[in-house]
Amino acid sequence: MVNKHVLAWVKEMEGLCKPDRVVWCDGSKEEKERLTKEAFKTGELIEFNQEKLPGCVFHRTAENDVARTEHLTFICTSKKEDAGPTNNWMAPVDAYSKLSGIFDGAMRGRTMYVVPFIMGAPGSHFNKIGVEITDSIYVVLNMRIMTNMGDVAMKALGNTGDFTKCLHSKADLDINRRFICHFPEDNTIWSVGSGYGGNVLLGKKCLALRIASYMGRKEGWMAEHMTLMGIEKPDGEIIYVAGAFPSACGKTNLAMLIPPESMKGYKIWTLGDDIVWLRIGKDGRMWAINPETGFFGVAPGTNKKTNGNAMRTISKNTIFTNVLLKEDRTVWWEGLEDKPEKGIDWKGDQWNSYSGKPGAHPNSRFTTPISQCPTGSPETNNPEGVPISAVLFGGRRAKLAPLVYESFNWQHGVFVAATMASEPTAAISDEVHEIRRDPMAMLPFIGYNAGDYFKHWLDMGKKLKNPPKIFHVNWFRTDGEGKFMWPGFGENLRVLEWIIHRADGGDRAVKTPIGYVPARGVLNLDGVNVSAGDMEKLLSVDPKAWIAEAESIKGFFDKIGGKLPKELEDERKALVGRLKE
Ligand code: SAT
Ligand code: MN
Repeated sequence: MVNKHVLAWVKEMEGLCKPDRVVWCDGSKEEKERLTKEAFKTGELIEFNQEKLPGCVFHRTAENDVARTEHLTFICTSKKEDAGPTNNWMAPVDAYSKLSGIFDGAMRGRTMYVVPFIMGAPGSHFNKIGVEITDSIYVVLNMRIMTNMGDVAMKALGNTGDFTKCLHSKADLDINRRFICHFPEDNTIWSVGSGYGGNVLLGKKCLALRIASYMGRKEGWMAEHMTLMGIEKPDGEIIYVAGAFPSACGKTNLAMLIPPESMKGYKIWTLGDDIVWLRIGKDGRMWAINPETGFFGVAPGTNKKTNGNAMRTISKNTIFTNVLLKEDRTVWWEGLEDKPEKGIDWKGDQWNSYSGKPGAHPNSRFTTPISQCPTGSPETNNPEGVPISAVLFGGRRAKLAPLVYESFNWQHGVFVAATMASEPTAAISDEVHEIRRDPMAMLPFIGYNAGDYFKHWLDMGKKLKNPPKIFHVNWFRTDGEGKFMWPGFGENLRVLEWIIHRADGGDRAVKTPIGYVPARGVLNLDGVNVSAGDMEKLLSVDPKAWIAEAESIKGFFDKIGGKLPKELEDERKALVGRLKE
């Protein structure tokens, strides 16, 4: 007995896309094995050495289809103003008509898969349900790792029509006919012409961030681009922390952090590395879940030293995308141990280590179940989520921003988060060092007007009796020679230790014009090699540079325009006032 709302919609999309056959996915193991075998036959997937990498498969995307395409991503609301200044906009009628032309007959000769899925744990009041239609087995198998997929979702949906309609077709993978369109007013997503992760795993950025942020504003909750972790202190208490960082700034590494030798007694519990949904609990605190069940992480740079937990997580049942295939049919990417002499690169060409060409694409990825993570938290599937004590915001900033500072209160924290900035990551460009404002690390994911989004953040703060404290961190400060002054990775726990101490009402801080920083000498630096001079620089605030920053923020606020909440401009002026004192 299939839900009649789903059935009617699937029929309609079948009429549009004209597949040869329709397959309803149940999420079973047999289904996974059947689809995997089929994909081996067509070359959509390649099998790895099953002795060394059990259950692991490999996929190559088209060469022009290796990352999210923000310029082809649209928010389609009836009024342009509702999409706001940070989004591309198309009128819904125009978008439907344009994309219908591309979807029309796009699945001829192909199978159309119907993939029901839950974002969130079954039975949780945080949940949202989606149904993705796709012509890609790669998408089905990724969705199977990233979400609770199949019969479990149909059961959760019951007889209601309360699901996000997600339509995807690779079509002809022509970049000129590639569009990722969101229709928040219709709870619908249409994605065509791509086969890359963030563009096609529609539960992820499209539903769980863009559509969910729009829903959250209406329903009084928030969808954010955050990592989620528990920090167990030596006394056994676990403090939960969420952290927003732009893509490829170390969210996955932070969530799986391994404490340094000298900080025995601490333990990190991993709940998520990319998306967090936040609701206000009955106790007036903020409660969080990670709506995903897998990690879609950046491969390059991941190794035993930078992220030993990720390496163990991906040792089986993992889908690798755009990596290098070694001669023994295992996997390699830049930054991984045991660099091979030759192999087949991410494009499918012969590669050798002297060629100077990358073996794996800089944005190559692994898709892997959270349940395999050695530090996976037992709370991951708790339908109530976990209570959040601190929220971290951070980008890559070679200069200016100290290692860590704490906002004065919620409103000031929203200002800090709304004005955060980051240098483009290596995956985008090596040369450009210009910073880009990336409010809450959500610039490409706010599904509505950014001014309204800031207002929603302020409003949520008013409703929280016990709001989490808001911090800004910057692991990426460099010295005069361009060398990182802070060692990062596991050593970041030293900063987290101060953060949870502050979140618990502790002292050990000094006030500066931009917020509280750790008092000199209180960060635990036992067993780490940072000079006193560097430490001083890492915690210092340069008023002249910050006044210039406040000027640059003014320019950003002007771009947000009339919907910018007055409170944020007030905060900017107050900052300038404190700096001039
Ligand atoms: O490229 S994805 O959107 O799938 C992942 C990311 O950027 O976080
Ligand atoms: Mn992300």
